Amino acid sequence: MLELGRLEDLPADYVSALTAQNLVPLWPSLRAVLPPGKPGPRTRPAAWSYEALRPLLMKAGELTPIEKAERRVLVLANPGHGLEKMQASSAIYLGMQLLLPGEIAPAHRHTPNAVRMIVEGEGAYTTVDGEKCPMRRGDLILTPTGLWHEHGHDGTDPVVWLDVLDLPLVYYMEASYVIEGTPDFTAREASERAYLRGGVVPSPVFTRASPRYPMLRYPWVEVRAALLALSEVTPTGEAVQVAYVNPETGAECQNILGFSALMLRPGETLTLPARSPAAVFHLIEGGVDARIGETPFSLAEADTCCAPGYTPVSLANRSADTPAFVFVADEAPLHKKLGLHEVRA
Ligand code: GTQ
Repeated sequence: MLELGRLEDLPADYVSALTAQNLVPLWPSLRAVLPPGKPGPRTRPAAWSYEALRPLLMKAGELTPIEKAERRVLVLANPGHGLEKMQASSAIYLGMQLLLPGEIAPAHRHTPNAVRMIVEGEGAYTTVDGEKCPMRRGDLILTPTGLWHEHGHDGTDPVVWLDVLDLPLVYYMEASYVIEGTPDFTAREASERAYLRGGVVPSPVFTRASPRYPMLRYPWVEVRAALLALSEVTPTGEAVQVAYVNPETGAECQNILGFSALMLRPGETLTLPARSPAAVFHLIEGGVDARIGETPFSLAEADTCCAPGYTPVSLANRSADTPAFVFVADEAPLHKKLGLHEVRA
């Protein structure tokens, strides 16, 4: 590869003349923006222990009333991006949110898409576009772009969930904003009941409130049962994995990030090839040894880790007699839409 000229090789008065006209020479920076062979990601392999973060989140519950927080969240920030950037990868934001009994996180709607993966507690709910979605451990609840949502809690113990948003991308695009106020939706029926079984969807007589996002809550009991059934017909060595899709179209359930759940059979190790999108793994049940590139992480229940793109990942179930269940969020829909998606053997 050619050795390119450096900025220091240019006369200072020439560089000043360029700067005065808002001009920049490309060649000193060409290798930085087009590195050979593969990107140089800022995203680092990183993991967040639930055991370590939980007491800090509960402390936030004591220190900051919900009225002073609106959303009481500790952000899982990837140090490779700088903590202040509040991003797990270039497109993924992760936060652990705490809602205490009786609290309400008031209604708003925003351009970034969000999902919640419920981590602990009973009795909270999210109302999305008029549909009251109960929050139970392992449930996935969508809050697609532009839809009103608020969180409430009628139970007796703290409720915690993992927020996954495409905020860093939408913010980078200078398209991130929120609207607060009183929601103007009409109530929606519980979508999970209309789409409870694979292979059948409501016939045209049934009027979907929003054809773009027909299903908002994916109950864990259903997803777990689907994984257990799938594990019985999946050959050893192949991933037991289901994708959260729009049941009307079969496409990914949201536009930018993709979501799936996978099951590791007792003693199973799954090796995922290097793919261009970054990914996040959150342990719903069990204990897993993860290897992200060269970096090993030992994950316990409710732990979360992040893998940069173009990096192989292996996940090993530590238990010889119980399955482990992992929630996966990745940037694959975005990469596919942009024509950038790659899988490397
Ligand atoms: O619950 O609506 O973690 O608006 C960040 C922004 C959660 C939410 C976050 C949000 C929310």
